[in-house]
Amino acid sequence: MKNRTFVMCKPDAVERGLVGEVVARLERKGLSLVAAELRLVDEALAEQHYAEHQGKSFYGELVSFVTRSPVFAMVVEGPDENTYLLVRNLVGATKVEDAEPGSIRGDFATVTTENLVHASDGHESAAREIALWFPQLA
Ligand code: FUP
Repeated sequence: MKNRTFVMCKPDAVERGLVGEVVARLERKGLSLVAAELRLVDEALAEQHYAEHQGKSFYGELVSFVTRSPVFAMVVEGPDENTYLLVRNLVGATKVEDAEPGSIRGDFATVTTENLVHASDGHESAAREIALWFPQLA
């Protein structure tokens, strides 16, 4: 279903008590939660989720960050196939210096390595990530 995307409050967002803020922004936009789960990520899941970054300089830090404490994983649905893009816009740019005020990262993140939220970057990655995290929905 191309109107669904995968979104995750990373450990820093859960630790800082920002899950409600993130969910509120998604809901105020008009998007709905289809599934959600607070869970501790093991190394195997982290490696599959971030497979595209294997070998990059920040990969090791990324895996240890995302496994350090629970994440809040969600499947988010909107009325159209642009859902993933609407969410990406709410989340803001990857590099904190580029994240506009008004976006989640722009308002709450100070370092790129701990940028609070993950959101799928296309239809293919959304389908892959939903199947990985919520196989019952795939
Ligand atoms: P995004 O899709 O915005 O989450 O960004 P990427 O998939 O490119 O990167 C995934 C995560 O790797 C980022 F959220 C933070 C981390 N990262 C770094 O720490 N340094 C970088 O230069 C790029 C990404």
